[in-house]
Parts: sequence; structure tokens; C-alpha cells
Amino acid sequence: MKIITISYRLPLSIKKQNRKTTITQTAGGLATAVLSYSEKSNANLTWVGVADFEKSTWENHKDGFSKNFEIEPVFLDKKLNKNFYNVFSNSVLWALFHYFPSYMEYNDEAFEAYKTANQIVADKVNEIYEPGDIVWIHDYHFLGLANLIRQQHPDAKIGFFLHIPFPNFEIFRIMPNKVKRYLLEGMLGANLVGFHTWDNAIHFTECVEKILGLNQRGFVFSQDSHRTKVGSFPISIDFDKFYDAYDKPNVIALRNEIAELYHDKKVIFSVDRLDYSKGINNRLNAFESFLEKFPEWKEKVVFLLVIVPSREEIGKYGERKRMIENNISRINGALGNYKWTPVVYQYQSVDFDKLIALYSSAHVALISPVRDGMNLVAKEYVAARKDLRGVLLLSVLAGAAKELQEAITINPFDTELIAEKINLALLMDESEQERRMQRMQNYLRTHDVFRWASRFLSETEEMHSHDNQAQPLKGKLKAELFEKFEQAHKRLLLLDFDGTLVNLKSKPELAVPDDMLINLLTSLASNPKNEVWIISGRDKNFLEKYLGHLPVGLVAEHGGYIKRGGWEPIIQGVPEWKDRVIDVMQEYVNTNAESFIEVKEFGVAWHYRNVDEKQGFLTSRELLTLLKNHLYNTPTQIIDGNKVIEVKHFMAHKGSTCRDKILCNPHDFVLAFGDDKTDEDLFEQLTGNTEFSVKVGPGNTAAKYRVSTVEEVLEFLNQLEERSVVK
Ligand code: GDG
Repeated sequence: MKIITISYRLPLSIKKQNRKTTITQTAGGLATAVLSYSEKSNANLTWVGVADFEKSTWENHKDGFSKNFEIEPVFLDKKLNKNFYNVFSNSVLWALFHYFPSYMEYNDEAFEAYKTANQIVADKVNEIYEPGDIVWIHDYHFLGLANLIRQQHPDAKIGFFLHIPFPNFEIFRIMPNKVKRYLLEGMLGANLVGFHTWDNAIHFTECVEKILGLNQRGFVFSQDSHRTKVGSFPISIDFDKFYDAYDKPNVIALRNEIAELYHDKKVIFSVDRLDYSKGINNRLNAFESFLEKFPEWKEKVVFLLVIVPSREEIGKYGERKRMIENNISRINGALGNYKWTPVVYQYQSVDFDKLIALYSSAHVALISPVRDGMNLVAKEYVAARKDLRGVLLLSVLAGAAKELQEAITINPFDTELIAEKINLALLMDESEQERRMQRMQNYLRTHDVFRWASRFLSETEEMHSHDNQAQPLKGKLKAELFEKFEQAHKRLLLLDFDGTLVNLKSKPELAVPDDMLINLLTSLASNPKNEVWIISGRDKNFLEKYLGHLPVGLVAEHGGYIKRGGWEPIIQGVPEWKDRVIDVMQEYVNTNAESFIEVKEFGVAWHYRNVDEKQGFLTSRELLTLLKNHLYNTPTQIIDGNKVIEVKHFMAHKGSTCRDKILCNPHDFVLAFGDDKTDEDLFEQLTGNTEFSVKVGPGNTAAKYRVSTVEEVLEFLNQLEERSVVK
């Protein structure tokens, strides 16, 4: 077994000096954590990524450096890579996912390049994949990849993790339909889709529900080939590495140097890649405002601003750099003097030791992204403070703010308030600094990157192992079921009506049982070993009219009524929310003339099967959201059914009614058939060795078996009927 990790960048560093090329494997947090998991689980590790070097360089040097895992570079054509990486990944997805829709530079050619690049990487993974491997895909460059791998290897274990935010529906929907579908279907190819925070996970599930029309139960989407769990997995850092570095001799020397240089000043520090999402200008404006508001700090404070070059070839980044540099000059010119430069700026990265020296010298870390998936700098700053000194000022719009509760939070746009908080931070007494740092360190020590990787990968495995998909009810499985049926003495047959025993019609009243079905049910039920129940969403009048004369039990309104001799309601009284729901749905009938309302005793349904497909779907998504809000805190359940939105009393439940009223009867065999969401409530009850469930048609199911059509159900029941007679 091996772990195949895919990220755009490979954990490699390639240096060319005096015509000599040296390749080294780099050990960032992610690589160290995945490697550690693979070692613990006795698995090999292979890393797939896009090469930022020539193929010949790789061929000449790939065996000449030491590595503790395999590396598989993918070589992309330059133009393709530009459209894939610079344009679609960084100027469409990055912009939109960080809530900068006006920075989005969409074009179809770039989207085609994105798909092609994802396919090329999928081909590479498919080539090295062996059954049992775990595939872990990282980030927005590869949103289509999981699905492409799944198509080749339906049984693969795939995890996908998004390192940046996932936007809400209103932002996500800005992209063309074909793009939205490709991206969401792509991500749903995974068994596990992880985000830094629950907000992002919720945005994703909302987009899937509204755009693809799939429903989740407990953050799990079930598809025909597999299920996808969605969850929050906040990434972290190698805590010990940052904590222990405090005492490295080189770090101590560098820290002393900084202390000497700024002996009479307090240091405010920040480090980021150059990016508009990091809020660097907001930060500078806030610093300026702080100096204006609290002039007593002039010449007593310095802001060390490290910006790491990034994506310089993209227009918006070059523009941002100019804006930042103009702002720095302006502030230094306006507020500084020949003795004092308020903002000390470098546009170059620093090495690890310098980074730790800076972290551990800074009285304040000022981290102000306007949107950030997590922000590791915040966590690193805390970990590097072995001395328990320093104050973290952190934007509420960074994922890290959810975990680092003892940080002083800021809104990057509230310049005045940040100014006040900088002052507060600089004046904070040491015991308070210590208390806050200690609590954040306690958290980070136990929630490090190793725990993150291990949680994510083991949940991917677990999700995959529980993926007991409904098996097609044919061949050997069918024969086994017949055998169990024949051996049983008291069999319960629980049959849904619409979509299971009769095909759906344009109007519910047209879907009525024909003579063949009546004869079949009568014959099945007349065998004393069989107890036949029709478990339907229809109202009791309909069931009584068409099936009331048969020797079968009846359950109406999804469990709201049961007929045992006479009809008995499961729920008492008239639901007070019913009229409200009718009013809301009536407005949708007014604007969608082909739709209609069905009023039951314990529920109301809006049917849109006759409305134009696209229009009906979009309207139904809106109605769903509206109903959720209207019905907040009422004892209702809203069902997003097959071209029907239904509100029902939550106790009108096929699962609980069958459990309490039918499954308690003596039996040694249960077989349930159903096609819709409400049948799932019953399927979930049937977990025993002699309890079997069959889903009719495609889609979500907790059932053990699956058949495709009503005709198959009838054929199966006919075969059961023959076996009932023989024995
Ligand atoms: C994305 C998401 C999410 C930076 N400058 C130097 C340097 N760094 C290192 C930091 C830190 C990393 O780079 C930056 O990580 P962030 O998390 O802050 O930001 P992104 O690069 O935007 O990362 C982000 C992350 O993915 C992980 O999921 O948190 O939200 O945008 O580790 O230390 N390191 C050194 N010198 C530098 O000059 N040595």
C-alpha cells in the first residue's frame, strides 16, 4: 500500500549555481506530516506535482539526491501551464474563493487548460495507482482530479483537502454552469472532502445541494459509486519544530542582533506572500492611524514588514506590489525622520532561523488578511514564543481565528479599532501575555500538523471502508435472498407505493394500481407466512380507495397514519404550520402554473414534475431555503423528493412508525422496497441479519440492494409469490 499525495508544487528545491544543479527534497509541514503517517502505517509515499524545471534536468539529476519518498513530476506544456495555473487557478479560483469577484479573469480557454491539466495529472496518478493505495489531493489547482481518478478506479480511496476558503453560493454561482458542475462533481469524486473550517464545509454542501441537486445526510453525500463525507480539518504546524528552534544558537544570535538594533523600540512584525488577500495595505493604514492616534509611540516602535515575492507575472500582483510600496514610502515620508523609519520593509524571503528570530523578537504580530483559509504564520508565531511573550493580533477573517481564541481579534477594515488594539497590545502586561500564549500553545501542542494529517487520512480510509454500496439485486445475491425468504416462517414485506409498485405519473391521481398489481399483492398476502404492508406517502383516502379491500396493512402519509383493522393517526391534532406552508407554496404555484400543491392531513407537498426542468429545479432550491427559514423551530421535516418538495410532521416518519408498529410483530425475515428519500428512514432501521432493503432507481441510499425500475420490483415480487405458493 502507498500514499499518493498530489499538490501543485513538489517538495523539491532546485538550485543552479556555477552551472551546477543541486536538487534537495524540502521538508515543509505537509510533507513531514504525510511522511510520518506513511511510516506509521507501513506505507510508501509517492508525491505527484507539476514540475517547474525542465524534463532533462530531472532525467539527469533524479537519482543524484537523497530522498525518503518517491517523486513523480508531471511536465506541462508552458502555454497550457500558464492558462491552467496563472489564469484559471490563480486569476479565477483564487480571486473568487477569496471573495474578490472583480479580480476574476475568466475565459473558456483557461478553463479548458485547467481540465486538460487535471486530466494529465489524473493520467499520471492512474498509471502509478495500485488497489489499496490512498490518494490525497491538495488544493484548488486540482478540483477536478478526484472524479477523474474515480472514473478509472471506482474503488479508490481518495481524500481531497482545500487549503483556501470555499466561498458561499452567491459568490460560487458567478462562474459559468459548466465550470461549477465540473468543479463540484470533481470534488465529490473523493471519499472525504476537507476544509479548514465548518463555514467552508457548509458553503460547499450548500453549493452542491443548490447546483447539483444532491442532498446530504449528516454531511455525507451518497452517489451511485461511493459516498463523500464533508468535514472541517483545520491544518496546523509542526509545533515542536518552531518551539524548539527558540533555543538554536543561530536563532539566539540573530535575536540578539535584532534586540541590539531596536533596543529602544517595540517591534511589530508581519510576514506574508505578496497577495491581495493578506490585507497588507489595510495593515499599513492601521499602523499609520495608530501613530497618528498615539503619537507618544513615535520613534518608540518599528514595523518590520517582510513580503515574500509571489505570482509576479500576474497583473493584480504587480499592481498590489506597487500600491504597497507607495504606501510604505508615503508613511515613512510623512511620519518618519532622519533618525527613525517607521516601516522597515523587505521584499525577499528570510530563512527559517531568521524567521524564528523575528517571531521571537516581535512584541506584536500583526496579521490582517481580508480572507485566509487558515494562516499558518499566526500559529507559527505562537509556537515560536517559548518565552511566552508577545501578543498576536489576528484578523477574524482568517481560519486560524476560530482556534486561537486568546489572540486579540481585529477586522482588517476597521483601521481605527486596529490602531487602538495595537496600543493595547503594546501595553499589555507580561502576565496577561503569558496567560494568553500559554493557552494557545497548549492547544497547538496537541493540535499539530501530525494530528491533522493522521485524522484526515484515517477518516478517508474509514469513509472508504464503510462504503458498503447497495449491490445490484441479481445473480447470486438474488438467489441467496430467495433462499432466506423460503426458509423463513414469518416474513414482513414492506412496500412503498409510488415509484416502487407503480411508475410516477404527471399527476399523483393518475398513478393507480392495475389489476395485475392487485392480484399480485392479494396473492402474496394470502400466504399465512407473509405479512404485506404498503408504506406510502399518499393520504389515507387514496390508499383506502385503491387498496383498502386487500388483505394488506396500510401506512399513509409517510407514517402519519396506520391501518390495522381501522385507521389510527400517529399524531394528534392539526399541525399549526400547515396553513403557512400552503401560503408559501401557493405563491410558487402562481408563478409556476404547471406546478400544484397536494394537501394531506399531516403534510403539504409542492409538485413540480410538469414545470420546465431547469426552471423547476432552480425554483425548488429557493423554496427549500425559504421553507427552512419559515419552519424554524416547528416539528416538521422538509423533504427534497423526486420533483416534489414536501413538508411533513416529523413524527410522520416511515422509520419510526414501522419500527414501533410493525417491526415489533414476530418475524424472521423483512424485505423493504422503496425509491424516495422517506424510504431511507425505513432502510436505516433494517440493520439485522434477516432484514433486507432494496432501493429502486439511482441515488442516495442506505439500502443493501438496488434495482433499477418498477418493472424489476414487480418481477421480483412475482418470483417471491411463486416461491410463496410452492412452499
Ligand atoms: C495557503 C492558504 C493556509 C512565508 N514567508 C516566509 C516563510 N513563509 C512561510 C510561513 C508559513 C507559510 O509560508 C505561509 O503560510 P500561510 O498559511 O500563512 O499562507 P499561504 O501561503 O497563503 O497558504 C492559507 C495554508 O495554505 C495552509 O493550508 O493556511 O490560508 O492561503 O509557513 O512560515 N518561511 C520562511 N521564510 C519566509 O520568508 N522560512
